[in-house]
Amino acid sequence: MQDTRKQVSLVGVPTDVGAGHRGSSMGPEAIRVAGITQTLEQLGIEVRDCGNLSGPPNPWQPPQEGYRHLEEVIAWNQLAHDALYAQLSEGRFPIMLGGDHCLGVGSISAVSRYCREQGRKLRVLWLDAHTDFNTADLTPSGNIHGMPVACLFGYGPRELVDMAGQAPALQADMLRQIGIRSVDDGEKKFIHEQGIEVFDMRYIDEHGMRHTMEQALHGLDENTHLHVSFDVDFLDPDIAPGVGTTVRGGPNYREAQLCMEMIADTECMASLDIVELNPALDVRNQTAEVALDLVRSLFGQSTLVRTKSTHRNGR
Ligand code: NNH
Ligand code: MN
Ligand code: MN
Ligand code: MN
Repeated sequence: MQDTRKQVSLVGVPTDVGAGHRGSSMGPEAIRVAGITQTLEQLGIEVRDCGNLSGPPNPWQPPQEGYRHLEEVIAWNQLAHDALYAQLSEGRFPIMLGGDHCLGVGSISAVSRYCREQGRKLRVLWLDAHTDFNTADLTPSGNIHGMPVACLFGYGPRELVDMAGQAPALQADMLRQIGIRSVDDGEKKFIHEQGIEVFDMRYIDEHGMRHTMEQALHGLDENTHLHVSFDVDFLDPDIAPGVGTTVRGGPNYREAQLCMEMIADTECMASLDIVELNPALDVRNQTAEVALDLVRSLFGQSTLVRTKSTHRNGR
């Protein structure tokens, strides 16, 4: 697995069809402007920028039968799925630059398909203020960026549910959600019924980020493909104002950094989504820059001064 970590493919998916605000379609460019390629190259990683996918425009229509822009959401997710699956099949590490979080369906269904074919175990970390487990019946907004996890679990429109070639793409034992602090009522009940492990902000406050991540990363081994789905609204709005749905009380800079460093320590991460970054709402690209700092941590740049062995054994 070490080798894949050194060969990253950036795939830009510039759309906001799943969101309630326009602007996350500009996310890929903002992250490039912040310098993602140079940043990764400085860490010794080979970077292939595949450019941006091209799909349907945002028609900006109200929801129909519980879904807003369903046709466009399906089209963008199929494009993302195919592009990410192609990069995975080449043995590369795909980073999806979103785009809104409806794209989690395309991305994670590709990873799920790849892992199934390769006989690898899959673990998904969903870093988000929201659980994104709405359905057409439960959603307060009709925005499909609030529904991707439900789709991956088999609840949603057939085209999204079946994207991995076998449904469901995900099961509860494969998923850990972290940073959660805004869940709709129906969604909360549904999440509990599914048995999904949620490390909400109350848990992080009470137990700390270190213990939270120890729990969330427990049980990984060398055959595990770790996928990180990083919704930038995971972060506290004080450090990340450039998202459509800010929710106060999120991880601060240092908590987020520790979270990412502990993911890097596992050496299991093999694919990543960076989604929901909205440059139209940002201040001088600072949210993109914070996201990039965290990417640096995810790829092993550590604030650690102690040696590795002190770190690992000296609890
Ligand atoms: N739960 C709300 C909805 O479904 C908001 C979802 N918004 C997000 N999710 N940004 O990550 O409409
Ligand atoms: Mn999300
Ligand atoms: Mn969110
Ligand atoms: Mn502990």
